[in-house]
Amino acid sequence: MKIKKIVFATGNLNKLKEIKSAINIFEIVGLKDLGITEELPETGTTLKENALQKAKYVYNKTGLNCFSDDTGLEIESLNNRPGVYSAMYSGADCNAENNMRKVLSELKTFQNRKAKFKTVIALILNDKEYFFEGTVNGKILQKKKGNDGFGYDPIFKPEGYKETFAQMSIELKNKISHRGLAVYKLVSFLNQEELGL
Ligand code: ITT
Repeated sequence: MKIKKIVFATGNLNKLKEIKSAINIFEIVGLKDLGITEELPETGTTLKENALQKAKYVYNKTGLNCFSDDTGLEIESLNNRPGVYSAMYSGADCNAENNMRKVLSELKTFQNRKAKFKTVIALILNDKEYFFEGTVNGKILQKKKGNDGFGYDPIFKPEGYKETFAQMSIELKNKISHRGLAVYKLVSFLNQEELGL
C-alpha cells in the first residue's frame, strides 16, 4: 500500500506547523484544505478518547485516512491537573495567557514543580484504529520565558535543557517533545505499512 498523503485533524495551526515540520515523507493535509472549519468534538475524559473522537469525526466526514493529537500538561503538585482539560483550564475566558497565569498562581506555594506533557495520536488508516504516545518530563518555571512555540511552552522547561520550549527552534522541540516522540512512532509505523512489512 502506498501512503502519499494523510489528513491531520486539528484546529490548532501551531500543531499543524509542528507536524508539517516533523513529517516530510508524506503530504500532510490540514482541515482548512478540506473546507472543514467547525471545532472538532472533544468530550472524552482521557487523551486517548479525545484523540480518537477528533480523528473519527474527520474520517467519517471525509473518508480519508487521518490522525489527530490530544495533548495534556500534567503537574505533579496539582494532582496531574490540568491534564486532559489543559485547553480550557482557565474557564470561559481560556487562552494560553490565562491558562499559564492560572497554573503559575496555583503553583506559587509549591516547591515541587515537576510536570510532564503527554500526547496521544490516534490514527485511522483504512478503517482501523492505531495509537501512538509520547511523553516529556520537565518542570514549570516561576515565570514565562521565550516567545516561540504555543500554549504552555513559555513556562515548561524540559529535563536536561536550559531553555523552555518557547526558547527552542521548532526542530529541537520536535526532537525531544511529547508530540515529536509520538510522531516518530507514527511515521515508523506508516513506513512499515508502506513497505508492506
Ligand atoms: P485540537 O484539539 O484542534 O488539535 P487544541 O489546541 O484544542 O487543538 P489539545 O486539546 O490537544 O489541542 O490541547 C490542549 C492544550 O494544551 C491547549 O491549550 C494547547 O495550547 C496546549 N498544548 C498542546 N500542545 C502543546 C505544546 O506542544 N506545547 C504547549 N502547549 C501545548
